Amino acid sequence: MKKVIFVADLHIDIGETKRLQAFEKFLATEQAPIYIMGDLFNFWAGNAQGNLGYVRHFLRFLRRICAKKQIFFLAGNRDFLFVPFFAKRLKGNTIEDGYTLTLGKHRVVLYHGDALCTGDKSYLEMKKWLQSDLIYYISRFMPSNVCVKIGQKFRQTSQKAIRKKAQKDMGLNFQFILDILDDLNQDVMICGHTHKPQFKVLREEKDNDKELYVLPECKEQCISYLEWSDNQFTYKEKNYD
Ligand SMILES: [Mn+2]
Repeated sequence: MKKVIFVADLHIDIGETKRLQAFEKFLATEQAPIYIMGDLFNFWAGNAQGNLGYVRHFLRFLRRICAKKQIFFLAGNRDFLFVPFFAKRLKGNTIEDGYTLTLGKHRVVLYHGDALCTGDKSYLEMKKWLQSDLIYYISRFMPSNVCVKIGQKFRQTSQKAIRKKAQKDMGLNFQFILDILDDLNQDVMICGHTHKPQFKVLREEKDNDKELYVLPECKEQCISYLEWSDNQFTYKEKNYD
């Protein structure tokens, strides 16, 4: 492998077709394997959402591109219900938090990032319930208008909750990340979710330092991502406006 791309947090919302088109162009032109690491959609409440106009074209495109290229999808906290859709309907590759890969001298672990913000106890409790087999089952049969309503409601409540929570509770737990790297015997953690691109050496070592790369969010028609090439990681962006 010569080049690999990591991208997350596009947060596509209803009617936001411009960023979706930008991402289409990005996926079409990049030849490297692409890891979409969660929160591609601002919410995904069920299979029927795939029938809505703003995504229908994109999903058809994604299905075609998944057959030709190496595209991987890791669930975000807002679009985890998209995983079964991506696997079954689009025949794409899905991966989970804790997925590991080796890139040259780097041994890498991927997480969306919500599970690394360990201070947010109430959210992590709710996540267990939300990401249960029952919810996955129900989401297959939910009509599209209900999907949209649930998505909007869910967003309002989570935004209110975020405003209430102290900022320090919301952040990444660096010690927890180090423990994961040690447990899995890897040296680089890549995650998204917090929307602030960040590179951090978590612990210096003789051979490979333990490092963290946080992915930027994608805004407007700009696709911001992390690229691995020439045996190193670089933050890049491509503008499509
Ligand atoms: Mn997220």
